[in-house]
Amino acid sequence: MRIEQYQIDQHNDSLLSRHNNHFIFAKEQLAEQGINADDVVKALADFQVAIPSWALGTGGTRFGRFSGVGEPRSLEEKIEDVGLLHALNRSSGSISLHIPWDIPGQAQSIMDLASSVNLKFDAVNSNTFQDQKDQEQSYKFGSLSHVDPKVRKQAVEHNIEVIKYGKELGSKALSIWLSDGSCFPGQSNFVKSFQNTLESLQEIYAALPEDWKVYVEYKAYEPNFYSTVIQDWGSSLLFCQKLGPKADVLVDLGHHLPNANIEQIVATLMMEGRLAGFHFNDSKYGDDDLTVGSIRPYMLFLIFVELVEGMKRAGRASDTYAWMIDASHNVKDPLEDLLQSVEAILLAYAQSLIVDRKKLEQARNENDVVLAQQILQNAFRTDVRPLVRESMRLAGGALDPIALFRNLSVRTELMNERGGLTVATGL
Ligand code: RM4
Ligand code: MN
Ligand code: MN
Repeated sequence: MRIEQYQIDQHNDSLLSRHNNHFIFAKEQLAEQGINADDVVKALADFQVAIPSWALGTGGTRFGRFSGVGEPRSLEEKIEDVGLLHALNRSSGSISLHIPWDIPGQAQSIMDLASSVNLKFDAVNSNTFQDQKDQEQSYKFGSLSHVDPKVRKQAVEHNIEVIKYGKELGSKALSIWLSDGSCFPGQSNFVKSFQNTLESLQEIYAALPEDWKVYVEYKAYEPNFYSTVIQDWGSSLLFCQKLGPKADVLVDLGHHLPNANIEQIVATLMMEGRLAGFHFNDSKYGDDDLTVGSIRPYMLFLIFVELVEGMKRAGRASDTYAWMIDASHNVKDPLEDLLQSVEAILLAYAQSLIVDRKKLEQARNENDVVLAQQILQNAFRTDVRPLVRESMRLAGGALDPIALFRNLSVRTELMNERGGLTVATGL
């Protein structure tokens, strides 16, 4: 299924006069503070969020999985789904593949299909946290860190193969998330695990093409519950520093211990120039992979305050970082959920762009704690929804993507094309 431009235009026409009123009001409000709303709208249009191929089907939990209908059955159908999202919001212009869940058979035709719906290929992800059929060595006790060199070799070769697939599609980065660790005290030697992992990563690093990066993602726990080899941003940074300039730290919002100050982690990584980008999601307890902004929108905003600050300081544009959603759902339509997530990201970005940074710095220098808090909360409490809508509209997207998704009965259409009992590959 494809969404045609005239369908989007018709939808926008029906909402335009109301939207214009809201936008003009927001613009005037911001002008009073010396902020040009059009600059914010422009920055929003440049902010693209990659969609992971594994978020397009129902995720399930370890207790069960309640399939949706019309889920994508192949890589082609996953590209079709992300194409639909991008047509609606113009902010999801790339897809991130997970190998071997998404092995591109014919690279050229996959690339043609993607470009026909204006998509690029984001980072490719390797998978050494599951055993695959016909695999010689098992990852039950680890992969890149394994005590047995044969297992490490297999895991290294897998990552190099993933780079090969990514190269064919025009990806520019390999994302590594390692589940390696231990479930019980005594099970593994921390230092040897680290060293084995470093050596394995060095081999993968050596296979990176000139213009590629490797993103090293950390996670505090799960599936291992006593120790994880790359457990936090410090370990990840240490690996990256030892590997070299092509390795950067990837922050997944759900991968911290409770109450971690993620915005401070972001500030530190950006200060060191080692932030690769983000896996956005939200959580209440652990790696819950909930819709972005659904639980802790203020934290998301505070993270964006640091991101914007860090980008300015480094003189780097937003498209030089890897922004991706990493979520997977059980109870929502995955496409509606992704539309909500992208919108939440753009809202937080817009709010952080309207923070009065000069005044904030002055308040900090004068130890005016009350004013500093007020400056941030003023921005957070400003309704920036009209700005996000305006940026989508100007780019050719819908003023209300979820409403249009529903009005066009996209899910029913997909079910008619694909059937009711489809199961997306991957998670
Ligand atoms: C992990 C991690 C990785 C993702 C897998 C599916 O928890 O977030 O980024 O590739 O899940
Ligand atoms: Mn992740
Ligand atoms: Mn995760």
